This record gives sequence, structure tokens and C-alpha cells, in this order.
Amino acid sequence: MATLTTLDRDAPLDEVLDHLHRDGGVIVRDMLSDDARRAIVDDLAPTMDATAPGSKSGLENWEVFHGAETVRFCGLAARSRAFVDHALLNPVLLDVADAELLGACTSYWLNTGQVMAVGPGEKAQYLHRDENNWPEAINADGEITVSCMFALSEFTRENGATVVAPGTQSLPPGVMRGHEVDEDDVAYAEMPAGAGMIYSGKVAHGAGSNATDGLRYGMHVSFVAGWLRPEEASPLHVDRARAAELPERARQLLGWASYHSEGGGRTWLYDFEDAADLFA
Ligand SMILES: O=C(O)CCC(=O)C(=O)O
Repeated sequence: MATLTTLDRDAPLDEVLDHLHRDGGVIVRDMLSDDARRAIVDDLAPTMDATAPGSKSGLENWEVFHGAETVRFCGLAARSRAFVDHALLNPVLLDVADAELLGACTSYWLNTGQVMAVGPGEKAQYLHRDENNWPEAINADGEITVSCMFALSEFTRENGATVVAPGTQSLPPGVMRGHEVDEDDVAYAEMPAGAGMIYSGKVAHGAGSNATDGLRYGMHVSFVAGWLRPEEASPLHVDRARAAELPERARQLLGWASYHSEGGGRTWLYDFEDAADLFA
């Protein structure tokens, strides 16, 4: 069976990047302290309790993809200040995102912050690549998106740890939905609560099946190049008043700032000015 490397939180960035480039994913322990993880879980508990598993889209593709027994919801920055301080602004993840994405853009923003809580009896999700959200923008030589799956509870092979196919990040660009991989060639992102699996937008991966009677409580955070449209419309969750309470960097990641291209073009403006000026 393939494996993913697990590093300590204070591992040098180069080491994290070496494993990420080699395998398409790398696990970093203690990305969230126990206090931070508990605060996020507490903040999200009312929404967890109120959210039924399964997709609400009515679209067959999405229902299959989301999984009938998986609880998903977004808007995490609106629901949890601890999410903002410890996951959105996680220094390890931001260092990796800087290294991976700033070749493709001058700034990046949140793609989505999403609870992915795989419930008992859930089947394995089909393997896919996150960059396939933006097929027109894929760059064979670099990343346009990078993700982290935070373990809010322990991830085991039995309870649905993310399945990753190391090496697929180096296959040619193209849409992968249901990529077939030999069992020997997949790795399971088994990790303790508080760890995070940082992974490439190009690597084939998917949620594992859950054969236990407990919940595999995952929280996905991904960033995308600032000139691309994110999966989640963050400013529709985090309104201007809420944004004003947050650190400047968090506001920028959540869409309360404009994009300045290398050529001088500016997009996502507010009346011709940078949206960040709203908070000056
Ligand atoms: O929950 C997981 O482990 C991965 C899920 C995933 O990749 C997705 O839903 O896009």
C-alpha cells in the first residue's frame, strides 16, 4: 500500500513542500492545537446538529459526490471565529499556499471552508482532482488551488480517512472523475485529531468509506488563485459588519479586498477602488 509522510508542525517548509510535490499530499501533525480544535468544534456544533447528511442540490451528480451519509456545510468563517484564527489563518497552510500559488497569481483567496463529516455506513467517494473545478484554467506546470483536510476527529482507514493516489498529481492535466487506482497504489490519510493533510489540486483523492459507527469529522480548507472564481461565495456568508471584526488578512482571503494583476489590472473592485479600502 502507498503511504503519505507525516511531519511535525515545526518541520521546515522545504520538507513539507518536498513531500507534497513527491506524493501529492503530506500530513502535518498539530496544525490545530487541542484548544483551537475544540473551539472550532464547539462553534460549529449548532450547525452540525441542525444539518442532515446528504446533498440538498437535487442534482444526481452532486448527490453521489457529496455522499448520502456525509454532513457538509460551508460559511465557517461566519460561524466560528476560531475557524478564522486557526484554520483560515493557519501559518503552515498559508506558507504552503504562498509557495504553491503565488507563481500563478499575485494573491489567492478562500476557495471553500467546508465541513466534510463522513457518517457511519458512508460509501467511498469517487477519486477526483480539485483543480477540475476550473478546467479552462489548469496549468500543467503549477497549481491554481491547494487544499488542507483538517482532522477535527481522528482519521482512520476504517472511519473514512481521505484516500489519496500519490503520483497522480504528475499525470497530464485532464478531468478525473472516478479515477481507477490499484488498491496497492492508494494511501489513506490516517491522522490524529488536530493534524491536517495538505494536498495538491492535481492529486486524485476522495473521502474513504466509513465502516464504523462513529463520525469522521473533517474540515476542508482550500485556496484558489485570486483571478479565479471560488467554489464558495464567502462575502455572502461573511457580511461587511462581520468582516470589519476580522484581521485584514482574513478579510482579504474572504473576498473583502480586490485583486491586482501583475499587469496592473484590478478586479473585484468596489466603485473603482480596492474593496479593502472599505475598512480604512
Ligand atoms: O472528505 C474527504 O476526505 C475528501 C472529500 C473531497 O475530496 C471532496 O468532497 O471534494
